[in-house]
Amino acid sequence: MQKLYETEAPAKKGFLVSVWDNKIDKIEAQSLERELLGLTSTLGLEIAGQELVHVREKQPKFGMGSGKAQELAEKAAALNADCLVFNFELSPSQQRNWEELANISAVDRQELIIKIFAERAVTREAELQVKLAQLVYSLPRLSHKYIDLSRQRGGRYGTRGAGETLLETDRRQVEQKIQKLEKELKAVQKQRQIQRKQRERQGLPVCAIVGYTNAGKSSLLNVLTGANVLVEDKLFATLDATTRRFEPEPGKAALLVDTVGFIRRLPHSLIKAFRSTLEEAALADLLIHVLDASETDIESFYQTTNSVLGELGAQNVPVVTVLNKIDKADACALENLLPRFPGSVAISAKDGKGLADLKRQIGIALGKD
Ligand SMILES: Nc1nc2c(ncn2[C@@H]2O[C@H](COP(=O)(O)OP(=O)(O)OP(=O)(O)O)[C@@H](O)[C@H]2O)c(=O)[nH]1
Ligand SMILES: [Mg+2]
Repeated sequence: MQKLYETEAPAKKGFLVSVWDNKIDKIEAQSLERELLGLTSTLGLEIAGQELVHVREKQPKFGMGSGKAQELAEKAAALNADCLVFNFELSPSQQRNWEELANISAVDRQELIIKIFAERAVTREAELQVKLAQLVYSLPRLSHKYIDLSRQRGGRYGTRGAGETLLETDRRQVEQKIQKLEKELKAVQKQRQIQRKQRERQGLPVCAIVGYTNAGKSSLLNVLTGANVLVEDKLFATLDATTRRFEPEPGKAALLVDTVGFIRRLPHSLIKAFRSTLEEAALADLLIHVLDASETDIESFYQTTNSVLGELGAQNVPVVTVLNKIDKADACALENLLPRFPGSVAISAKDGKGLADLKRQIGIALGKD
C-alpha cells in the first residue's frame, strides 16, 4: 500500500510559539504561554526557545503575518529545534504551511494535549478514548508530518509514533477504524455503567472532585481517604476516575471520586471521547471544585472548569468550592480570593490545614438533600 507520509525521528527540542491577540489580555496570554511550557515539559521535550507574538490581525496562511512566520522559522532553525509547538489551534492547512516553511513538524496545543493523554492512558477505556480522539484529530490532517514527541514512552507504545497508524492507511480506513473504536468503547462503557449501578445500590452519596489540571484533586482524595492515587507536578496525572469511601462526619459515609482535570481549550475530540469518564461529575450528588489558590490566573481556571461542567450537564449539581495550596499562596492574594469565592473553604492538601472545616462543609451540603 502506498504510504501517505513518513514518520519522522522523535523530536527532542521544541520551539514554542504563543500568540497574544485582541481577544485575550496579556495576563492570560502569559499564563497560556506558561501552560504551553508545562504541557511541552510534561511530554519530556527540551525547550529550544519561545516567543510570545502579538498578532493584531489573524492571517489565514500562518495565523500571523508571513514575515513574522519566516522570522520564527529561522530562529527555530538557528536553535536546532526539531519541532514547532503552537499555543493556538492550527487549521490543517496552517499546519501544512508551517511544516513546508520550517521543514520541521508543527504541533498545536490540541495535539500536544492528545499526546499527553495517550501517554497517560492506563485502563482499556482510557486507551480506547485516546485512540479515538487521535484518529478524529488526524482525519483532516493526513499529510501532517507525524512525529514522536515523547522520549519517555514505555513499552506499551513501543517504537510507534502516535500517528503511525495513519501511515499505511487512507481516509476511508481511518473512518472505519473510528467506527470500530466507537463500538468497542460502547462495550467497555457498559461495564462502567454496571459498576455505577452497583455503587448506587450501596446507597451512598457521591462527591466528585473536579477542577483544573494540577489543582490538587488527587492530593485531596489521598488525604481525605488514605488512598494512594498518583500525585505529580505534571499536567493530566489522572485520567481515570478513582472512587473511595470516606466519612465527612463520624458515622456518615459517602463516596469520593477523583476525576480528569480540565484545561483551557480542551480539544473537543477529547471531551467527546472522554464524555463517559467526565460525566462522573454530572452524576454526582455534590461537586468539590478544587482551585489552586497560588495561581495568578485562578479566575480563568475557575471559568474553564465551570464551562466544561456546563457542557457536561453538571451545572445544577451543588458545589463546595475549595481554595487549595494555601501554604504556597500569597497571604495578601488569598485575602482577596475569599470574598471573590464566598463560602469557599481554604485548605492545604499538603499540610492538612482546613481539612476539618472542609469535611464539615461537605457534611452540611450532603445533609441538604
Ligand atoms: N504546596 C502545595 N502543593 C500541593 C498541594 N496540593 C497538591 N499540591 C501539588 O500540586 C501538584 C498536583 O497535584 P495533584 O494532586 O496531582 O493535582 P491534580 O489536580 O490531581 O492534577 P491532574 O490529575 O494532573 O489534573 C503536585 O505536585 C502536588 O504535590 C498543596 O496543598 N500545597
Ligand atoms: Mg489527579
